Amino acid sequence: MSYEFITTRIEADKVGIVTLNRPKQLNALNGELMDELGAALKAFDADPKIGCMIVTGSEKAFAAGADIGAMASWGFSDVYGADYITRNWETIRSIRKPVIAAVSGFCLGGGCELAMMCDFIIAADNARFGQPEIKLGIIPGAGGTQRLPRAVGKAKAMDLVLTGRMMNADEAERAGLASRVVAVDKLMDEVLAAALMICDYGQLATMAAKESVNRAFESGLSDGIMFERRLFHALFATQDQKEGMDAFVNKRKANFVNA
Ligand code: DAK
Repeated sequence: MSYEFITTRIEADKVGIVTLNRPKQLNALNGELMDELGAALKAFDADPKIGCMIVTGSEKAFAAGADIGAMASWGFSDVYGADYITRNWETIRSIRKPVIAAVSGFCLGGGCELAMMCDFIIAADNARFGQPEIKLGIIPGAGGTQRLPRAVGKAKAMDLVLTGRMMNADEAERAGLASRVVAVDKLMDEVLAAALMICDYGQLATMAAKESVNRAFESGLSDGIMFERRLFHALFATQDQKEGMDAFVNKRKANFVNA
């Protein structure tokens, strides 16, 4: 499949990588790009060979936000009437296998919201995160006011959303937005190593782990724990649980079969 605004590739036969590719616009996210991103992730998700995905941009920008030029002339009836691109932005939420955001450079507005829709963020040391929508007379509209406080707490989320300032990679890691920070020239090596590690585990377990952690943000504690407990119980019906535990007991490497 060929795309105009992204490129895709598969590493080691098991990691699906999507690279946002509008370099002149710092990967500003337009509707077509989001359609392509959704289609590429869905195709990887459906491919049994693929165990983990990576979304990345360029060294200068993961994405500098939604495309301001495209939005500039729209009125209320356009965005509300068409439910402004909810359709394609929400696709990433339906992806069941793990998705890592490899972020270097600007990660702003819708770009930061896209990174937060991924399962975790590994940041290069040149990454700059922010929700500058307030400077444009709007507020974050793709989950920024909801996911950012869950990631970094109310104080820092309010600070970022109300001032529109950027935070660097170290601050983002300290705040809990990025899981790790690595040198910019090591970013893809580090993210790929994490993805390959995930691919070595059974897909049923990695999907269940993702689903269960995500449930923590959608439910109260008792319901979330019950959800986790039932998935935990269900995994005892899989061959991979037998294989993983037998491998440990017999001091050998597990060979998971995703069943
Ligand atoms: N949109 C369109 N073009 C952009 C862009 C953007 N967000 N960001 C940068 N560009 C373009 C610039 O216009 C410039 O184009 P040319 O002038 O060369 O044609 C080129 O990229 C290079 O940018 P600069 O010359 O400005 O580069 P600098 O290094 O000087 O500055 C910067 C980099 C990232 C600090 C600056 O470009 C900047 O402030 N960009 C805007 C950042 C921003 O405000 N982002 C938030 C956009 S609002 C929703 C989904 C999503 C959203 C809302 C709802 N739903 C599903 C409902 C999201 C909204 C947003 O993200």
